[in-house]
Amino acid sequence: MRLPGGCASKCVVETFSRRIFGSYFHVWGRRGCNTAAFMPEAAGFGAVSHRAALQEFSVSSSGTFWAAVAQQRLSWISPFHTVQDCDLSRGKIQWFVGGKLNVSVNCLDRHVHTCPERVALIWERDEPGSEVKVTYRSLLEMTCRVGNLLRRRGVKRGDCVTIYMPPCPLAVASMLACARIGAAHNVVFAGFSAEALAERIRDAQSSTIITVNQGVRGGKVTDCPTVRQVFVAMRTENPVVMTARDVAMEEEMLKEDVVCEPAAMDSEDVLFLLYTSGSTGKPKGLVHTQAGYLLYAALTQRYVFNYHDGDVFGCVADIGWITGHSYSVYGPLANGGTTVLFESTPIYPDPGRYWEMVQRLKINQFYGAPTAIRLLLKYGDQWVHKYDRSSLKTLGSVGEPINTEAWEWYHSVVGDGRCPVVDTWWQTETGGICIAPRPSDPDAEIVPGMAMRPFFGIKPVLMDTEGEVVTFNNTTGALCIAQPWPGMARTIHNDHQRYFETYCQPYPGYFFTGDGAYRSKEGYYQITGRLDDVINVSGHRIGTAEIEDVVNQCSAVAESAVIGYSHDIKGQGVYVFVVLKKSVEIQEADLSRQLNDMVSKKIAKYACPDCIQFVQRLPKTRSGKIMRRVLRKVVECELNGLGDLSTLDDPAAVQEIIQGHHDLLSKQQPR
Ligand code: 6R9
Repeated sequence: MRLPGGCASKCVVETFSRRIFGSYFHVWGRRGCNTAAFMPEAAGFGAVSHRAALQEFSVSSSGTFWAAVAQQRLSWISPFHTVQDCDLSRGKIQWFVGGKLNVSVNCLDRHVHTCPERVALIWERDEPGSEVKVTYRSLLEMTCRVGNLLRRRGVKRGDCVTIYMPPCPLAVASMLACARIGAAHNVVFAGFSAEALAERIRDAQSSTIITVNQGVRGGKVTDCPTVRQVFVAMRTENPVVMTARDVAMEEEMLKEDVVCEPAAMDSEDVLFLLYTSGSTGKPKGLVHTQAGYLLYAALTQRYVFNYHDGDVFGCVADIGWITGHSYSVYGPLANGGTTVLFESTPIYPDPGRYWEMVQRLKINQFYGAPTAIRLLLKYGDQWVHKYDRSSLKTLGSVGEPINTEAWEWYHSVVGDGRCPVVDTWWQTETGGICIAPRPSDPDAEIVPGMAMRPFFGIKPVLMDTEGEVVTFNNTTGALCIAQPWPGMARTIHNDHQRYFETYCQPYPGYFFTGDGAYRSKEGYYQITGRLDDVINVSGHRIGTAEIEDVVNQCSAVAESAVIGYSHDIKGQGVYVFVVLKKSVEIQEADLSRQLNDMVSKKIAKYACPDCIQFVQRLPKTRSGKIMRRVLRKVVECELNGLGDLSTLDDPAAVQEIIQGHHDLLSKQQPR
């Protein structure tokens, strides 16, 4: 196994069990901290005496580490024979090869055997105080009914089912039902527009859709020739027009048995696709597989948040994002935990919603996004103080950088200065958290706004502009991960070449994250932001090219350029430069409205422009490439940092844009 370059590594299961139990009682860490009590598998790892040493071991002996954890924490139908068979330089990733398991059995059946009446899900519905609790027993029954229904209606192993639902128990049961019968799921965020949904259904070649009656249907999947049937669940009592291919879901579920034979899946069979934005116009369907993904989600949920049996885990992300997949559904359920499904918003009915919920549900770990924290901070401390938050033990942040002010407020006001705040860095591609302040020694320092420490099995590296690994500290670089880990996405659906080119080719032998990072003199990591044309609006990824594609479809528009700019609530806002076609006569305000409608209709509301500037021309290189760097500098008002303009085709274009931006600022502050 060659580790540093992350190259070819093949590691066959060792005589692990002999080693693990041999030294169980000999592993004591600093200050009397028992590493084996912290992680029982560590007993088999030899002289691993404290938590930092455990992290080092997990990287230097990743085969041994992951074999032990996989054997211990997953229920296998048949064991794997090879821990990993990976070659990052070729984009080949396989974990736990030869093993067979069923993800829904791991998330449900095994907990039903030990604690059937434990609450698996708390559905925090939009209407406050109307939560619904679902036990492991009833979630298994619901899952089996959906599994049987899908099977009866012809869904087979290997098919892909698209789920277009807000967070609710039936959405989770649908995901797990797919896993049970060996179908892949493709959850599409319910805030995506009909066209965005249609594009994802087509790309995934889904013939079966599961959705809810209200707000999200009504002929919305009409231009999807692959669609054969749509299961419609009733979120509200409002009737919808059902067509011949629509199936009333709850009615049909009642006809099904509550026992459903789980399929024996290979570790590397597909568990789900999840679409995310890249730097080109077309969203990519990242593919996650069964065993490695589940194990990684479970282990990170347990250790980053210090989750223990009996805790209530409150991740408020929507299930349509990877955070909802890993930390509302798979991680907590694999650990037999109690997890909250949050259907509402942070300010409904008022800005005390989160903390009222924390008090009512006695949430122990709260996991949310910086954009919401920044918003709530503005409403003032009284909304937090009003509620009892003594149940809270750990606070988490995800999706975008958390600025120091928001971090401090989260820590001191929400957490009363008692709870560690974990800023967790990861991506749809990584499957689970890769860098976070915990796990580490309980009293290890946490630096505000820094993700800090790599998780078990993660070896981050920074690359310089020459593509070389930077070995010193107190420096920035392109963030890569030097060796494979079980949670990583295996491919892009139907486009392995794009996977290879995006993640593996830029730095051969390494996984390229697309983010930049700073490594402090102590060796802690801080994410500085994307290095590509992806922007992050309220924690949601969107490619600038995706928005440009839509804007350019407007008949009055000749061309456009979209950039992200700092926005004090959303993190980044969307700024659009538009060049109109000659001879177009239209009021700018009308056109702005039209463009907003188009983006909202073709992508989603969150992608709508915050600011539109009409210009005569865009700054371009002589070869015709738009110089976004210049546009970004103008919008951030860093006119001294415009950089080298020598390759510009027409320098006057920049002056005009500066002037236009200035005029716009004096007219309207970009929201
Ligand atoms: C989990 C998730 C991934 C991108 C990622 C990065 C940004 C996520 C962050 C963070 C700074 C953090 N990001 N967590 N930036 N600090 N703690 O958000 O997945 O939707 O795929 O977005 O989000 O830029 O590359 P995803």
